[in-house]
Amino acid sequence: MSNYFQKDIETMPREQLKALQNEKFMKQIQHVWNDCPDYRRKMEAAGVSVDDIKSIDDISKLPFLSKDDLRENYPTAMLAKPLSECVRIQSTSGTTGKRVIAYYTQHDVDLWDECCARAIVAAGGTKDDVVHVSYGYGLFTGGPGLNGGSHMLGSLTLPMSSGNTDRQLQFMTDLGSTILCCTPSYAAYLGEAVTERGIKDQIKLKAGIFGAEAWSEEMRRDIEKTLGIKAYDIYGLTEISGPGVSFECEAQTGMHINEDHFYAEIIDPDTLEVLPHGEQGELVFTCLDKEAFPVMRYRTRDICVLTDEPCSCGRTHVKMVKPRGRSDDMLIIKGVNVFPSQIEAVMIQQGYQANYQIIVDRVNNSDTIEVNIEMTPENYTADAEKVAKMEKELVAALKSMLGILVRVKLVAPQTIVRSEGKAVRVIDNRKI
Ligand code: DLL
Repeated sequence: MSNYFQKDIETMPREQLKALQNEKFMKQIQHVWNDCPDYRRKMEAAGVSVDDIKSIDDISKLPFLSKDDLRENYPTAMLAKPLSECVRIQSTSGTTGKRVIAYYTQHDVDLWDECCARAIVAAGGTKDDVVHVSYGYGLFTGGPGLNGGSHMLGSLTLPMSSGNTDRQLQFMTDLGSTILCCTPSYAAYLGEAVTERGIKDQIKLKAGIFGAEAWSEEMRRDIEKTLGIKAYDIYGLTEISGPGVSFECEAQTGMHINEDHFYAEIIDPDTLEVLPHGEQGELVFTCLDKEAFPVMRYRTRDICVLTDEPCSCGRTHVKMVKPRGRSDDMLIIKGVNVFPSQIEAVMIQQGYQANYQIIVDRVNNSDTIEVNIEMTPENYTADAEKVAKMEKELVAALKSMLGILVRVKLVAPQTIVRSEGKAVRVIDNRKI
């Protein structure tokens, strides 16, 4: 028997859901046309007026938005409410001055919290649970999102943030955490730490809600075993709100998209043609009722498949499979989004040329990233001490740009293999 946070909405017959989406969409397009100059300009450039949009079936007339569009008018791209009505921002990582800033009114925060509360309830959560949130807090949406959902549900919320494993385990045992929310890699790490310390019998966890990065079924089984829990997937992105755009139910056959708030399409990333359910393509979202940052037809770059087959949990909202990759070159390392261009920007700032190779791996369920960087003929040295100092400087600059540890190995000029075609910048050895 499934539990729901908002049964009427989560199990709404699909026809009724479509009518609700249509009603919200028609209001939203007026709002965007009137209050969001960035998108109105895009519509005008595409030769579409608000009067051309008669129902949600006309959505394909609307232009797509990409991350570049959102970076272009930094820091207020797509802002559709006065700042005095906004109560929060969140942001994605990005090259300096090029972050995407997502704005929220109180209504937008409530809507997001509601989505996360649905995810927690779908994982078996109730107000009597102790929700241990070990996603990062701050500009990243993971911590604030699950924190808000747990609050809304009325559960005791532990705003642990990431890191400091000793403290995590101490609170987990002392306060009897029952639901763990963090990235799957951190969950796996915590699982190992629990095993090493022999404290599994002191842990009361029953479920985990893990997302922000890709993870395999093997990893799921591993985490379930070491922590003694059922592990659920959760998906989301800053541009659309944060975690909780979709979430797994107990059937674990895909993640239900909160379709009363987010309208999903799958497109062919090359032709941009909309594909029917069941076909693989790029996931595109339209926010149906967000006020401050009403992103329309946003190209997520996540490669995915949608299915509207009935689910045994009783929810009627479509499910998406785990994203199967990306249609751009973004890497997700320990839940942090990393573009090769960010690494390149740091190298150039530090006086190197763009000859490098990124090697990504997953060791003991934890992502590692290393960059081999060529020294230039000008800064080349064979003095090991000097090289170590230069590497240290690059590590610090990369940490400041990306917020994660990137190991750096400096190599002599002309030693990274040149490609005759597109340079192979990234070697991803993870088997996900
Ligand atoms: O990662 C939001 C989030 C936080 C989701 C906590 C789940 C849990 P961004 O930092 O903007 O937002 O990164 C969004 O991460 O486009 C996907 O490529 C990837 N991603 C998110 N969830 C999953 C998942 C957050 N469950 C980008 N599986 C998205 C695979 C995921 N990839």
